[in-house]
Amino acid sequence: MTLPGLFSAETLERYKATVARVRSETDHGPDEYGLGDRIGQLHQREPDLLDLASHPEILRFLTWAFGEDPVLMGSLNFDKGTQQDAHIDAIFFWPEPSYSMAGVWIALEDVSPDAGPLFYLSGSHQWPFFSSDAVVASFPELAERREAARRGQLSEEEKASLIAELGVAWSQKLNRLQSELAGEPVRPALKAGDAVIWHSLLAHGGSPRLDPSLSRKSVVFHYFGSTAKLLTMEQFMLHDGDELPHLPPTATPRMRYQGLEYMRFDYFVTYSAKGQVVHPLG
Ligand SMILES: O=C(O)CCC(=O)C(=O)O
Ligand SMILES: [Fe+2]
Repeated sequence: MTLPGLFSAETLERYKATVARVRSETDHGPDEYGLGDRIGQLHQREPDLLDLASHPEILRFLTWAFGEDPVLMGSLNFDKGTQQDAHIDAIFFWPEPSYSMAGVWIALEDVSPDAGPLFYLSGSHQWPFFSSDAVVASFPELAERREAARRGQLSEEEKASLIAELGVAWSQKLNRLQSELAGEPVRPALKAGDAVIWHSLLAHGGSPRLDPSLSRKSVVFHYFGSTAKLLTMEQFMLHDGDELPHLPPTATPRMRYQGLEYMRFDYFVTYSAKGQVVHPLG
């Protein structure tokens, strides 16, 4: 669903200036065109970035969709297109109930068709959904290691690589569904200040960047329903679908920015040539 023209040029300029200031102070992985890598959870250090996330029209829509107030869980700032394959965000931070999460993607500038626009697979939120037990049914070796992890028999390192492999297997399942069920990816033409909201289970991604010199400044905010549980990718991958509703959620303190509640995490994350860097907040 698209909410066009929510933000004025002035509001967007203020937002982009804050992100640019942080990028100038941090190794943000700039490429040969000076375009940086994504930055996660920057609003934790710069709460004024929630000026966009707390727009009343966004909150009103999410309140309707969740049947309760939304609470913001995370943000990702992009300088350029991500070129991500079609994926479903929920497996990375599982919401219980499964519908009670949404992504809100905001164009901070007009998006050129050559800059790797956002795409989604229409209707994919209503496709059959596989929890991890269904996915490993066709991967006996993974199923065995998953059982070992469930019994606490893997080291943290072994468990981490298993979770990553389960993520790949899960994506293969999604790719198969995509070839059976998906039509052409939909690429909404987006202008500066437009917002796109996707359902927790909608498959989406970033198109190829046909012109690598083009920026695609944008931000995505992820929200949960206020009483929804936040589970981790590890919980999603190691527990059967019928166990997920009964697991203990990640407990996070909550803060408020104007009309919006948000989960407090005391760090933000940059990505550079050296990999992911977690910056603790004082
Ligand atoms: O902006 C994109 O290209 C995709 C972003 C995305 O999938 C996400 O942040 O969840
Ligand atoms: Fe995503």
